[in-house]
Amino acid sequence: MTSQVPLPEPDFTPLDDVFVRKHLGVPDVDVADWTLTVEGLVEHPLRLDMAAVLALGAKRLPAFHECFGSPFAPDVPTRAVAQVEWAGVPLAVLLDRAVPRAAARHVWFEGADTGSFHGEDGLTYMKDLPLDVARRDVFLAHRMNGEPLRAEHGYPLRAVVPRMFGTNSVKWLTRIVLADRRADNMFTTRFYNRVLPGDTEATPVREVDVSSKLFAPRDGARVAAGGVDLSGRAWSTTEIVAVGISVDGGPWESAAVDAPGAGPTWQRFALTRELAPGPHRIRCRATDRAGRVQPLEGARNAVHEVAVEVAGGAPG
Ligand SMILES: Nc1nc2c(c(=O)[nH]1)N[C@H]1C(S)=C(S)[C@@H](COP(=O)(O)O)O[C@H]1N2
Ligand SMILES: [Mo]
Repeated sequence: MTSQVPLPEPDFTPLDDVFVRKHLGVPDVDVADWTLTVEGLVEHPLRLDMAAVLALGAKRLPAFHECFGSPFAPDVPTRAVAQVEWAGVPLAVLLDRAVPRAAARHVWFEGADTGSFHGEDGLTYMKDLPLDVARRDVFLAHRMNGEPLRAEHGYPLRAVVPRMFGTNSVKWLTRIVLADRRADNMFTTRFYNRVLPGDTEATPVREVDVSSKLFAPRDGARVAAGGVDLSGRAWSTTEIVAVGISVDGGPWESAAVDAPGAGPTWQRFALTRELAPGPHRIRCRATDRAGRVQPLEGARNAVHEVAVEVAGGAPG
């Protein structure tokens, strides 16, 4: 089988620049004591130490990684996004060994972090997913951009759920439970639920929205006059088919967009545009294969805008 068009090489965010989120603090995990259990509605409960996890091998998963933002402000854009090359093992490998019972419908993921959040004590961080979704998508990562996971990113093992908001990717993973119902936890059924456009009831924060972000120039940058390179990244649950760029409220001009990669990676877009000396506002707006378009305002995936100052021409 040959492929006609070479796929774009994914670009990864340096680890020092990947955002960190922690609701209950960073737990102090001693890998010598750490184990992962797979329990609940399974024929063969498992307990693995790190050597057993590493013995399962390491597949790679390049994927964009996006934080939803505050569960109390679901409409406020945070634009915390990165792209990471994870390495680890698909959850399906463990599920095949544990053998879920017929009654299992949901998979719960629990982290080692405990503490207080929003005035409640004694919490643990949990997320859950339907079993079929978890089996298809969840990846258990022990490396990030070629290094062992850093403490703040979930050492020694975390879940990664591509094309879902980061909140689903449980760090410091210690327990996987198969159950016939959802997990009742502050981070599953109480917070991180939202009412999607066109819906009347809140659903868990899972699949990402269509979105894009200008990476260059940076907000507040001063750039030379002439043809200015405007570029960024766009991502969704499916392929990005178009990105428009608008200068100073003008029409949406089509940027060149990279073909989608083989997996859940973001797509680069770029446009070179003449900009006269003075201040300018630049916005970008992505459209995906499903026809979803970023809203102009009032939503967490509202179009991104940067302000730039173009330096004056040569003195006459
Ligand atoms: N155990 C645990 N996992 C967690 C969290 C947490 O607080 N505890 N935060 C979640 C949120 S909201 C996000 S956006 C991602 C962030 O992953 P990162 O800090 O590695 O970028 O981790 C998720 N997994
Ligand atoms: Mo997040």
